[in-house]
Amino acid sequence: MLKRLKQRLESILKGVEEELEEREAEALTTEEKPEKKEEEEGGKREKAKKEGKRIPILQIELTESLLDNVLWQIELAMLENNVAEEAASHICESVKEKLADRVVSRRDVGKLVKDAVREEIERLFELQEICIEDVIEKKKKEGKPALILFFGFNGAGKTTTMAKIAYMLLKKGYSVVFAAADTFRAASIEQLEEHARNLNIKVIKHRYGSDPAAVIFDAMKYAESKNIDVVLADTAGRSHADKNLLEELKKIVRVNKPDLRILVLEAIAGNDIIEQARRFEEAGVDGVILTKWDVDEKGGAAISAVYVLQKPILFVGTGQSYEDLEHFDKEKLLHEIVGR
Ligand SMILES: Nc1nc2c(ncn2[C@@H]2O[C@H](COP(=O)(O)OP(=O)(O)OP(=O)(O)O)[C@@H](O)[C@H]2O)c(=O)[nH]1
Ligand SMILES: [Mg+2]
Repeated sequence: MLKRLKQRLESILKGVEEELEEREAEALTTEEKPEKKEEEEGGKREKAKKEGKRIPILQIELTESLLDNVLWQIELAMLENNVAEEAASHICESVKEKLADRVVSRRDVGKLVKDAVREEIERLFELQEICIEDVIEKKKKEGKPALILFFGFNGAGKTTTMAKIAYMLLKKGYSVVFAAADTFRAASIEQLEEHARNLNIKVIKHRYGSDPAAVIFDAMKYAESKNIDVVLADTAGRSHADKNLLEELKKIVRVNKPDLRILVLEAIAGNDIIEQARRFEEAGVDGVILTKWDVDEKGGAAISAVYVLQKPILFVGTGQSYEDLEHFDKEKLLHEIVGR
């Protein structure tokens, strides 16, 4: 997935190391009586070796211009790999702050920069995890169904993802009902009904154009009366410029008080993910599902999403069938970006 970013990072850092090595060699040859100095250095090193001491190597200062040069290349590599500009620049700025003015061994520069990039990305992913089953179990103890709301940009994959979650929950032995709260887009209810038929799940629906909060309210009543564990509510796709639909979403959250608010984002959204996440955050987001992870061989969207929302990614969608949903593995992602 993120192998490309990892490879880019490695080649950037290798380039910087080689450049520093060349500069060091140049500096040595332009010094006075270099042969003598080298002889002396060599003599000292030999002696140190014999005595079992560490051999000193040249130190360099991580100046602003040196760091700017390498971090600019890293920022570009991140942008090329779908990390949104704001997130990439935040990571590189933090790395710069951390490393600026340090005097280090020339041979450690690559590793230091790599470790600092890793730490900064890792820090973004230090978030309270969410487990859907825990949320459901908690409500079950109260004798109530859990309400999970799915929302996001037009075509992000909300309905498909919700069906995948239903499939997963059914396999775990939970009972599920769908609320067809996308009353806006033509054929949305039929699309959901098709998933419901495949999965043998009941759909609670009203007419197109009706109030989605009322649909969810009815679905919750139904679930409560039938002892159903979970209501999964599909909602209409919204664009971030769509003020009315965003207000409608906020109303759903206010009225229906979902136990879990899941923002569905496309991994291929690139820079736009920042804007989407910020707008939908107005309704409140508990967790994220990133879809089309299979289409995006870059994966930077995960970094952008957690950077803006500071909420965990629960799953990634990896295809169009019901099984194509994987738990998001941040360790795997970090390993793929910067290795250990
Ligand atoms: N490759 C791939 N395709 C996906 C994934 N998730 C969803 N899709 C596809 O994306 C398209 C849109 O999916 P929907 O579930 O209808 O998206 P939506 O957000 O409900 O769309 P609207 O309700 O119109 O806003 C469909 O063709 C899905 O099959 C995924 O993880 N990988
Ligand atoms: Mg939909």
